[in-house]
Amino acid sequence: MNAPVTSGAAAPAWAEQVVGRCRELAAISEEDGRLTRRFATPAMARANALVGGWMAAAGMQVRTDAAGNLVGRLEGGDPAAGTLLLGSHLDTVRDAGAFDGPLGVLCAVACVERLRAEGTVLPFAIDVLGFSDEEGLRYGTAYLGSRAVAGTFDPALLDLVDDDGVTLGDALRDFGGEPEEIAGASRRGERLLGYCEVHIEQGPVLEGRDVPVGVVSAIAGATRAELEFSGRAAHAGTVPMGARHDAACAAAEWVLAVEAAACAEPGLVATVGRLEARPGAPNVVPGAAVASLDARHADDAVREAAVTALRAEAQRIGAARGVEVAWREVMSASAVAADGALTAALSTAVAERGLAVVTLPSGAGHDGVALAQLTGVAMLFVRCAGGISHHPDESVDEADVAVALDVLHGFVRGLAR
Ligand code: HGY
Ligand code: MN
Ligand code: MN
Repeated sequence: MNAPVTSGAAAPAWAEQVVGRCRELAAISEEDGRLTRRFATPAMARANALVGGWMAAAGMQVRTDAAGNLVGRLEGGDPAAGTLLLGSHLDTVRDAGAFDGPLGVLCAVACVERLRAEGTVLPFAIDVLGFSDEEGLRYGTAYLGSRAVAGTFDPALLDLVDDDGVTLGDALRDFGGEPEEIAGASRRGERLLGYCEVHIEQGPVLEGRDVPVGVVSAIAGATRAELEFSGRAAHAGTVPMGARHDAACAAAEWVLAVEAAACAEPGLVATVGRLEARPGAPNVVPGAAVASLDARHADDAVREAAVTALRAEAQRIGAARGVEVAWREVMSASAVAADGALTAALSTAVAERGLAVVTLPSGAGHDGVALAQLTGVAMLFVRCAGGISHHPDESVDEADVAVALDVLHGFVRGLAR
């Protein structure tokens, strides 16, 4: 498994190594039988150790920063030339696929390995980042690691509590991070050439255009919120329907209103991914219900207007049913345009390989949303089968990964010209 690639090997050998490593990494999970790897968990520590070993074997200096991000560094020939940031995230959603996040980290590691194997010494340094939390599964709010690197981490987040009552600060401390020193993870003020991330597309466009890679033009903005519906628990057998304050029915009516609003607004997507009736007994009218909201659009004004309307609709539904509704905004991230110069350099690297340059927006969020506050951001999408993602069936073709590796290699060398 993962025999070291010989120097001078072409991209296919590197691609085989990257895909094999993604699958090896996918075996590191908090749960039996499926891949779930949340921020600052023992599974994340094991993942960092495995990837950190591959970084060290590639000749990089390896460390973990105060926010739990894994950082592999390859020094450049000229200390004044600054640093190029590459990478992606190592955390996952629940029951995840093997490539969302790790593909970008391991493509970046392979890029460094290939540069060293061919004897290329770049003027600038390369830092490969394995971000500690992009998905936000454990604490609800995304981009914890990349926000720390961007210098925009809000210390108030350290008081967030997970489903087991563990605060973010305690989880990070137990993980070996330094919550009190998290500001030290910031790269603000350094000379940075930018951030480039390779990521599966997680959508159908590249397959539809029959191209292996695409260049990202922008990343959609997103709002995440959590709603608590508070009605009145009651006996399921004795309380007449007209006398109930059923929190689950109020939540269910709102979920359908979310769907209707998104279907009515072009480009808007809105999802209630988490829905829970409490106390959760079959013979008890739910006195409480919890629902999440994830709303996205390329245009921030459209997204914000939709979220405002959905918040008002929840209150209207609640009032009509005698159910109180508490709304907590968990995260709001503005849409981000990719950096023009970096994206042009990435497009040139695609074109130089005789490939059509397809540019597309990203409906999915990425760490680049946070890093755009720090430096220019560019992304290369890789075709993934059926656009399937956030699902164990997520997959990529080695041939497409080989193309992505060649493009990344050309992009990085092109920055040194
Ligand atoms: O939710 C997203 O778009 C990303 O996968 N975190
Ligand atoms: Mn991702
Ligand atoms: Mn994801």
